[in-house]
This record gives sequence, C-alpha cells and structure tokens, in this order.
Amino acid sequence: MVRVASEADFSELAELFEALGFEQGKGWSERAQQESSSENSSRGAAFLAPLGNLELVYGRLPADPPLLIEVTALDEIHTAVKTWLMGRPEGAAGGISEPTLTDWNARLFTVELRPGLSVAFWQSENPLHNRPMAIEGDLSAAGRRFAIVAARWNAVITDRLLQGALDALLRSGCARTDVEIVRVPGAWEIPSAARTLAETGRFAAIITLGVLLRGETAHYEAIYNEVARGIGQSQQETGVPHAFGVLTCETLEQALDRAGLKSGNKGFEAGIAAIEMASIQEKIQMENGRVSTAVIEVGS
Ligand code: DLZ
Repeated sequence: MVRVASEADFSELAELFEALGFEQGKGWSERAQQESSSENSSRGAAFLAPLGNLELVYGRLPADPPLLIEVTALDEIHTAVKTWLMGRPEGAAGGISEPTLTDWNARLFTVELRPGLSVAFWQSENPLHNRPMAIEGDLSAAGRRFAIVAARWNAVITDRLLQGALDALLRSGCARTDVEIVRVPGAWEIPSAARTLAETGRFAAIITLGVLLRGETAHYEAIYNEVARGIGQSQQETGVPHAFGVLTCETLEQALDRAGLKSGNKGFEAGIAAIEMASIQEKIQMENGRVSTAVIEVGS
C-alpha cells in the first residue's frame, strides 16, 4: 500500500498504471460523514500484479523516488511509459530518464510525472534474483503441441478420458490444430504409438489413455506391467514427457467413476499433468541446457 500526497498524484499514478496494462482490482472510497474536507476522505485504487514480492528496506532506499517498481521487462516498460507520456496533453513534461545500471546490479529509469511526483522502474541484472526455490511448471498450453494416444478397447470409458484430456488442453489455451489424436486397438498398443509420436520431436508431451479391467483381461498383470514399462521407457529414452492415463480397475463401474463420474476424470488429470510437464521440461532445459524426465501417474 502506498500513500500518495494528493488527489492529483493519485489520479496521475492510477492513469500510468492503467496505461501499462496493470489489471485493476477492486478499489474503494470512504468519505467522512460530517466534514467534506479531503483530509477526511480516502480512496484506494488496486492494481493486480500476477507475480509480486514484498521487500523491506532498512536504511537508505536504493534510489530516490519512494515508489520503486520492480519489473521483468524494463525496456518494454520504458517504451510504454514514454508512449504514454507523449500522449498526455502536457507531453513528457516532467521527463523520463534512460535505463541505466545502478550500483546494486540493476537497471533503473525514473519518470517524473510532475515536480515532486516520480516513479522508478527497475529490473535486476542478477538472473537468480527473486527466483522461486523450485522450478515449477505453469499450466498454459498455448503454443505447444500435444499428442494423445487413446485405446479403443473399452471405448465407452476411453472416449470419456479423451474428452477430458482435450478439455484440459483446450481450456488451457492449446489450439485444436496443435493436438494430434491417435486411436490404437488396445492398451497393449499404446507404448509403440506413443514412442513413434515422441520420436518425431514434434510434441511437447504425449498423453496416454486406456483402460484395463482385471475381470475381463487375461494376463491382466502381465499386460499392465508391459504397458506401464513401455510408456515409461518411451518417456525416458525420448526425453518427451508422457502423462500416464491408463486406468487399471476391477470393474467397469469403477472405471466409469474415474472417467467423469464420482472420481473426476483421469483423462483431464493426465492432460493437466502433460501441460505442466511440458512447461517444466522447457524450464529445466532453459536453466540447465539439458533434458530431464519424470513419470506422471494419474491412473490406477
Ligand atoms: C485383449 C484385451 C483384453 C482381454 N483386455 C483389454 C483391456 O481390458 N483393455 C485394453 O485396452 N485392451 C485389452 N485387450 C486388447 C489388447 O490391449 C490388444 O489390443 C490386443 O491384444 C491386440 O494386440
């Protein structure tokens, strides 16, 4: 929360943040009942930052303006602020400095909206600055390609799993044209199709979907073990994440529960796991320049 000196400063800053694309949160306004002096009224304007951190500073502030905003794309923000300033009736009256290196390993520019009202934007030059402790995937599927391998055996269930997986991908921003669906006869055939798709190098992740019913499957354990081993091996040897959405159930009723009835939709869960793993894979590669894999199991 930042207290500003006047209503004019309040409006000026609010306009600037709106122009920079900050999403507006719920503001508030409070007026004293008896007196109308501005001393007795207050207003808040909220701007939502998708990622934020609270920084306590003891001693001198690292720069002059009391309002220091850390950003991750300083040059783009600089251009946006400049454009906004030029569009004001008074133009870039107060002035905007060029981004310059500070003595605390950051680049910073200051914009003076008018005398006495300045804001500084800065970006750390340390690539590890404010990095979370763990690498975590995001859940955006936009711009990534996915393949789904779905068995036709027990289609009444696998169709629902497929619907769930597609739902996860499309609702997470994946384009329909970026999803390739391959139908195979049964669970036994999933690993070879998954491996062929993974080896093309065209997909960020593969989603495998099938249902094995213990009561109806001869050599159930042997088939299940082989399917799981084959999918895991394809993932490990190609480096492409494979989400495991092969259900192993005692009965058809149990399988139905896991395909959209009582126990969620394991196809949807496999879709989300694939999206997350695709993102994690990308981040690990960016950080370390190498590929890592992990087993994702959502079935059983
Ligand atoms: C043969 C068979 C049996 C008995 N049960 C299942 C099953 O429960 N789930 C499944 O996905 N597939 C089953 N299959 C078919 C095999 O997976 C495979 O498609 C055939 O044996 C042909 O290779």
